[in-house]
Amino acid sequence: MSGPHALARLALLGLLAAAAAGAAPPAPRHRTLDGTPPLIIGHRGLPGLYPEEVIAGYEAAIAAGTDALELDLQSSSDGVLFACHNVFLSDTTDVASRPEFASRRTSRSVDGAPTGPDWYISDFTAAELKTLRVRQPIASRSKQYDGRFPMATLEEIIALAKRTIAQHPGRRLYIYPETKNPLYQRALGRPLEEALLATLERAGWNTPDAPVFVQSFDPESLKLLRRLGLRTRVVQLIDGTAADFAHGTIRYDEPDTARPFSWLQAGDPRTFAAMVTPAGLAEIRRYADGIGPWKLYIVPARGVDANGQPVTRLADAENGPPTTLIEDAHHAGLFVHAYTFRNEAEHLTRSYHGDPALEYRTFFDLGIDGVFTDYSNTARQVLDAWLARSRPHARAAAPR
Ligand SMILES: [Ca+2]
Repeated sequence: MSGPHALARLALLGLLAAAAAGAAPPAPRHRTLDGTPPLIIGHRGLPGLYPEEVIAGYEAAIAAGTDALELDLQSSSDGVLFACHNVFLSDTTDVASRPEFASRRTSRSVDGAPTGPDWYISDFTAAELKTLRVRQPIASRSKQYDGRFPMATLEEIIALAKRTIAQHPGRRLYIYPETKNPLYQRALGRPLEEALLATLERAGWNTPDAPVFVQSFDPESLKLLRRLGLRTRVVQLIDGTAADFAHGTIRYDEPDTARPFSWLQAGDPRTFAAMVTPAGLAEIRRYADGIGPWKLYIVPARGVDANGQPVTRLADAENGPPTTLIEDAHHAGLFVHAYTFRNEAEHLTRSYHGDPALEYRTFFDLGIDGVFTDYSNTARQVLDAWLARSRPHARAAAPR
C-alpha cells in the first residue's frame, strides 16, 4: 500500500480501533502543562464589580464562568479562618465607623514592618467580624454594594464550591486559598497551616485530586504544610518590588516584596529572582506543583521617555520580548498561574492599547496555565473566543 489513499485508510483503521477501544477522538491540545485550556482564577471573587472576598462576589465570579475561587486566609482571635487580603480591616470594611470597636485601634509590626494604626483581624472574634460589612477599597471601582455583605469564612467558600460542583457535574471549580503573613499569624498563636489542613480534612478535600490549590509567597509555609500532611496541589507565588522600566527587569528593594519573610528572618540574601532560575524552579518542584509569578516575569515592561529617562507608569511602558519562564517552568514540571489581570488601563502596558483582551491573548498564546484576574467575566469571554478560534485547526486535522 502506498499513496494518500493508503494513508487515509490507515488513519481510518486507527480511528476505528480507537473507537472500538472506547477512546474519544483526540481533544485539541493547548500549550499548557497538561494540555487543557488555561484556568480563569477569580482573584478575591469578582472585585472588579463587587467588594473583595464576599460570598456574593464569589457567586458572581461563578456565574461569570470562573474556574477558581481565590482567597486570602486570616485567622480570627478564636481561630476561625476568614477571607481577607490584609491583616487589618479599615480599607475593606466599615470597622472605622463602629463605635463599639473604637478602642481596638492599635499599631503592630507585621513581618518586620511597622503597620497601623488600624484594626487587626486577629483582635476580633469570628462573631465580631461577622457584624462588620465589607466595602470596595479601590476608588475607581463601583461602591454600589458597600455595606451590604459580611466577611466570608473559608468554610463558607468551600460550601459554595461544593454546592456549585453538585449542581453542575463536570464543571471545573477549584478553591485557591493563600496563607497570608504566615509567620506573623503563627507568632500570634493562631497558625494558619494547621487550621487550613484541619478544614480541608473536614471537607474531605485533602487529596491530590481535590479541587484545591494552596498558595503562598513563603516557601516555608508550603513546606510546613507538606510536612504536616497536605496532599493537594501547591503553588509557590513569586513577587518583586517594582518594574525596572529602564531594563525591562524587576527590582527588589523593599523588604516585604524583595524576598519571602522567612528568608529575610534567616538572613538569606537571595531575592525572589532566585526562584525563576532553572535551579530555583527545580527546588520549588520538590514541594510544589506550580508557580504563581507576577506577570512581568513573563512579559517584561520597559520604556524611556523623550528625554531618555525611564518611564514611571506601566501604562507608558511597552512589552519587551517574552522571557522563557513558562517553558522553563513546564520543563521543570511546574504549571504557571500569573497575576494579576485587571481591566483598567493603568494596569495595562501601552502595547495593549487599553484593551485587556490583548493581554489575555498574549498570555494564552504563550502557553500560560492560568490567570489570576479581578474580572473573571472579561477573562472568560476572551478565553472562550480564543478557544473557538484555536479549535478549528485541531478539528480540521481529524478525519470525519
Ligand atoms: Ca491572594
